[in-house]
Amino acid sequence: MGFTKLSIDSIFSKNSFVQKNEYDFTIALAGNPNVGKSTVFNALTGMHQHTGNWPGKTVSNATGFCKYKDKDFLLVDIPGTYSLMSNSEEEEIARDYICFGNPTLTVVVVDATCLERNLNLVYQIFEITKNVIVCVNLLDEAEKKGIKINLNKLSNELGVPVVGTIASKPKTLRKLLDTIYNVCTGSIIPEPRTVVYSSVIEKCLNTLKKNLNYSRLFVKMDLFKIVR
Ligand SMILES: Nc1nc2c(ncn2[C@@H]2O[C@H](COP(=O)(O)OP(=O)(O)OP(=O)(O)O)[C@@H](O)[C@H]2O)c(=O)[nH]1
Ligand SMILES: [Mg+2]
Repeated sequence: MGFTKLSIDSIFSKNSFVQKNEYDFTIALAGNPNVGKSTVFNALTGMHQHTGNWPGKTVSNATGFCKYKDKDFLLVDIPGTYSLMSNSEEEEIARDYICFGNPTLTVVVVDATCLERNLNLVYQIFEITKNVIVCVNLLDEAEKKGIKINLNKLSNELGVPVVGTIASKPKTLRKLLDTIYNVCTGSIIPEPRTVVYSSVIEKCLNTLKKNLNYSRLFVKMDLFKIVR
C-alpha cells in the first residue's frame, strides 16, 4: 500500500470525515469486526446504530454526541477492521479515519475471548497515535469460557489505559467514560509501547522516514512488502 498524493487526495475527497468544531473532543471507536463497537456507541450516545451477531454490519462512519461532566464529545463509530492494511471498502474507510481523521482519542474495542488476534490492530494504531484507550469488551463471554484477563497487567504491558466492559450492560461503561474524560483533559497520558524491531529494520525505517514524509507504520508496511 503506497500512500501517494493521489491516494491521499482521493481519501479526502471521499468526505468521510466529520465536522468537529462544535465539540470539545472527538472520540473514534475502532476495532475488529463484531467486537461491540456499535453497542458501545449506542449506549454512550443513545443512538441506534445497527448491531447484530455477525461481522461487517457497520459499513460507514456514524457520528453521535455524548455529554459527560462539563465536556461535549463527538463519537465516531467506524467499520470493523482486522488491520490498517485494508482489504475491503469498509476496511479502507476505517483505515482512513484512524490514520487521517485526527480524532482526539481512539478507543480500540477488543474481544476479551480472543485478545491475541485483536492486539494486532492495537499495536498498529499505536504507530499512528499516542492517545489510545483499550476497551476489553465481551467480558461476560470470556468468563463463560473460563478466560480471566488481568486488566492492570495488560495496561502496564501496553502503556495505555485498559478498561473492561460488557457493552450490552451500559452500567459497565461508566469507567470507560471516566477514562475517556481523563485522557482528553490530560489527567491521564497514555504512553503506548510500540513494537521495536531488529536494529537493521529500525535503522532502515529511520532512514526512510527521514527521507520520506511517511509515518513509521506506512514505512513498515512498504518495507515488509519489499523484504517478503
Ligand atoms: N454478551 C455480550 N454481547 C455483546 C457485548 N457487546 C456487544 N455484544 C453483542 O455483540 C454483537 C456485535 O455487536 P456490534 O456492536 O454490532 O459489533 P461491532 O463491533 O459494531 O460490529 P461491526 O460493525 O460488524 O464491526 C451484537 O449482537 C451485540 O449485542 C458484550 O459485552 N457482551
Ligand atoms: Mg458496528
